[in-house]
Amino acid sequence: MSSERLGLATLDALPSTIRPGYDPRDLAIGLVHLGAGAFFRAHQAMYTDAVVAGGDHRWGIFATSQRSPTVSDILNAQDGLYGVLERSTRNGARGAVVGAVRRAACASADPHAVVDAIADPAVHAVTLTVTEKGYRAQEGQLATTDPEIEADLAGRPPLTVVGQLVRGMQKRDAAGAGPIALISCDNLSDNGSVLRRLVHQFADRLNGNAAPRIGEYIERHVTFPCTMVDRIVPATTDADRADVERLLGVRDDACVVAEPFSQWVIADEFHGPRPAWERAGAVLTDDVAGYEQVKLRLLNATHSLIAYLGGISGYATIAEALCDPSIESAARRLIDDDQIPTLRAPNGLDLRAYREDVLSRFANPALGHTTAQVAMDGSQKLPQRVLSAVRQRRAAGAMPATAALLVAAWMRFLLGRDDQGRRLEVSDPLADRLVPLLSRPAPAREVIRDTVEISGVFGPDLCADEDLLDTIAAWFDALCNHGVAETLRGA
Ligand code: CS2
Repeated sequence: MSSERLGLATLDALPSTIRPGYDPRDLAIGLVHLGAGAFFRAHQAMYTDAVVAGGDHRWGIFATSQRSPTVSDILNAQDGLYGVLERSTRNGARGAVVGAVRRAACASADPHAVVDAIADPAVHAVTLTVTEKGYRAQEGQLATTDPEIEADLAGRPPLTVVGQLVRGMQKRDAAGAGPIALISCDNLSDNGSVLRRLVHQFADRLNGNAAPRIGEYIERHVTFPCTMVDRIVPATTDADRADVERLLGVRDDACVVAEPFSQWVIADEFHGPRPAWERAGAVLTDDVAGYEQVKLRLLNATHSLIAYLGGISGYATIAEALCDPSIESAARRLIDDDQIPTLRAPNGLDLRAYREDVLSRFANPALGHTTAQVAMDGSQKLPQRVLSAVRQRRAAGAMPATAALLVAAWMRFLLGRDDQGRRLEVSDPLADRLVPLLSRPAPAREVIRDTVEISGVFGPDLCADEDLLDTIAAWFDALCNHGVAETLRGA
């Protein structure tokens, strides 16, 4: 195979159906993105790519990876270019090269470059996909005892996302730069409000020493639109890279694969110019919350349930797990019995049709989306995916049994072995604290009480809900002692 690399020098040799419909060199940088992972490359960057292809060349993207220099190095080595391969069940694979990313940097290696990019007066929006834990929040508040936040507040070049944003706003203020939108694109409830709160809390802590004016600047010039983002983007594999190389005729180490479906709902709160993302299919609305709740509770929560039950059963991918009839019916029970009753459908959305769409997207075997990937960081994901709905159901006097199963399955997954005794890939920031508790040889009810209390993700109300804890403990006990298949039999 060719060892030539994708880049501006090899662009002209690409098939015209795959090349960007513009010359990437013509773009000015107008956007910054924090968290240049696969999801960003297959989602926000593609919407922007369509906008610049329409002739508005102000919106080239400066993309930053937070920790790994590899991503930014690869993007720079390819002049920001990369391919996206859409894999569908029916129509095989379709590729395109995106040219909207013009520069990349790694925030931990060069925090000044990130702050300077945010402060550039030509930049009018910063988008973020930094995952739930990247916000360094505890129950929605800035984690001020987090050593990284403390160090950023003490004035080192900022290595946290919130620190980078606030330092960027300080520089914009000093330079008299115009309005900017800071746009969270992570799967958090009310993500824009969470980001606004964290940015203000960080700025307030600076007050009194370095920056008395910064809170006021943010109040006047900065908006925090909420968004709902949706596209299934599995981690790229060597086989994907080989497929893309065959398609492009050159090597592409930054390529990503994704399902054909893509959705972006954005609150229309901008004081300055912005890309006309609606021309690329985004929905600008004043009701993001409705879409976001539906997506978090029906898609993401169900994804997590399938990932944990599937992973413990030994299935490598979400699609394989969903072929197991008992896992599929658990997924349906979670949606129908525990989640739909808590939702208000935005714009007359048909929630049962939405359920069918989600399940058929999950069943796409061409994606190879692994249960291990979706299982990651459960402690950060469960509150907005399932615990807020649990609260609503409990307040309505109901016991959300399958939601309790999801919590128990997350805990059982953390033990790190599947039902056949094979090792599971566990990655969760709370694993070190919780695994010793979960693996104690004590009655399930005690184990669950201690885990729930110490985890800090359930809140005092759920910790005090004896019936709920009994239900979680019964599932946990069954999963540990009888395995998934036996537990779901008769459920
Ligand atoms: C998944 C999401 O990994 C996960 O937790 O549930 O990344 C999911 O694929 C996306 O939110 C789909 O839009």
